[in-house]
Amino acid sequence: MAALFISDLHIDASRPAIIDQFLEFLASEAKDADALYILGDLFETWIGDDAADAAQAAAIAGLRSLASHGVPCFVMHGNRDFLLAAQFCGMSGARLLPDPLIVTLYGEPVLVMHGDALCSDDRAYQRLRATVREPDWQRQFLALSIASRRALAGAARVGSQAHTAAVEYAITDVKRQQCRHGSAARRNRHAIARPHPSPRHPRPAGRRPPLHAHRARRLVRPG
Ligand SMILES: [Mn+2]
Repeated sequence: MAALFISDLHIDASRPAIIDQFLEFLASEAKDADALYILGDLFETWIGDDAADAAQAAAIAGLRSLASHGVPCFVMHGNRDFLLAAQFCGMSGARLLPDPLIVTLYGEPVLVMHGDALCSDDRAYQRLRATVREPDWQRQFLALSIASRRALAGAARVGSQAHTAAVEYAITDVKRQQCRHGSAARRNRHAIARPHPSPRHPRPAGRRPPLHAHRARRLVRPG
């Protein structure tokens, strides 16, 4: 028995193989888990709980089936699916987690987070992150038609790719200092379970993790 962590599946209708793999995982390995933690970006885009497409609905049905099987499912917002909300929870049976959060697993405190908040040198991204998490901004966005929201999300995606291509990797990476502060603030006692250091920008293979914590253990999913 184990608690399973996954993240950044970026489920999208254009990549059916990922949906199949996810459904297969939910119906097999995940069924024996003590809990399933999805640490952000389950979906490539999420423009509101009222606008799930067929691919997203299939993933939600899979989650619901796992949750009804008795496996607690937890979902954290990512930088792409930050609009997941109560209706999604109702449909999937999953519970939303705040980011960051310390959970106690098998007697050990574990810090879980999506990781994009640590890209603190990428000021443009952090400004955008703060804006789109404001309740007023979200209310206004969700009041638009699904077609308008889809169009805006598409434009934002293109803008994000252009931004990532234009700024240096070092800027968009997780800030070393942030990792230190994060662990120091919690007296370096906590393991850090994160999908990978910068979910928006996978770290090149073999690069050394930036965490210099004495008693923290950092779990990094290969980019
Ligand atoms: Mn992400």
